[in-house]
Amino acid sequence: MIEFIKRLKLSYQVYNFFKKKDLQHNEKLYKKYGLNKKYYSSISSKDFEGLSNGNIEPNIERLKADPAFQQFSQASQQSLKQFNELGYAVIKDHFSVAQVDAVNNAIDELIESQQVKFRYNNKKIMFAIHKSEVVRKMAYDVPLQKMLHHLVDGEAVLFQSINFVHEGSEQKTHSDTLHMTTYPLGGLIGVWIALEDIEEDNGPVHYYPGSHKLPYFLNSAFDNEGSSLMLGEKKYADYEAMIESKLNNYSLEKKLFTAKKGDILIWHANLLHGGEAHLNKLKTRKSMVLHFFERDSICYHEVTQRPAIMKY
Ligand SMILES: O=C(O)CCC(=O)C(=O)O
Repeated sequence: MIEFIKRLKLSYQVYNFFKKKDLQHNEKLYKKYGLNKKYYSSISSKDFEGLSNGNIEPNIERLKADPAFQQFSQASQQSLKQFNELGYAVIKDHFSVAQVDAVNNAIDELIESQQVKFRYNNKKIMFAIHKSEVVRKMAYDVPLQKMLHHLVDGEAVLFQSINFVHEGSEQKTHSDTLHMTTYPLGGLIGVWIALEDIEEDNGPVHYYPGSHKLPYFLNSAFDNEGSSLMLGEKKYADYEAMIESKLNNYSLEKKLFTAKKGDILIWHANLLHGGEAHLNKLKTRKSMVLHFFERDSICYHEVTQRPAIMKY
């Protein structure tokens, strides 16, 4: 019965109905794209079939012309310039040890005072940005956010933070666009910050350079579109298996992001990535992921077909 309710689109629409303040901005966008939808309606990539507005492309020329670009090291500038080709950028040494220590202390305090809980297999602290000014300050780092604006060719708005402490996600290879989807596609960007040194044995992130140029594999790629009343019935494991089989068709190199405390990895909405196994459980795996949506895109969640709750 619970499974049935979870697949019933009406359950989500009732929830959405009470979130008017956070969803009503979509009605203007639905109108712009000729979609006959209310703020509380379900939405998925199927609704955009036949529309051809193109995808969002990183605006590297605007990025290079921004004075904030000069604040980054030569190596980071080089990496940012290659974002379009490779689908990721590495910014070494961005945050100082003092800045990172302040965030780690803030997270410890939030845990101790039970203001946050570990969720999703006890691995993730969600939305610490809403609980701590120190965490928020890191997430809204000005030069970084300026770069993100250009990489989504618009205005990058912070949607969520995820903090890891004891373990990484150990999540199989995926594209964030399945979880946080946009129309036009490409209006999402991921930022991963090392809050301590991360080596091969404490669950580094892995990624496939260039994989962002593959098609966006959404519900239709694993037969999960569902019907007008129900969500698709496939499991997340079916999505992971589909991605694995797609990867077998392409000869893409797999890279690990072993990082020093304060380093950053930025990834494109469609870059295939995941978390390696955390082999040495004596080590922690302190890190923070930030996901930003492009402000003028329709932002939603493909699997649950829910519009994203945006706190503008
Ligand atoms: O930190 C990790 O293990 C991976 C996180 C990730 O894949 C994500 O947030 O999309």
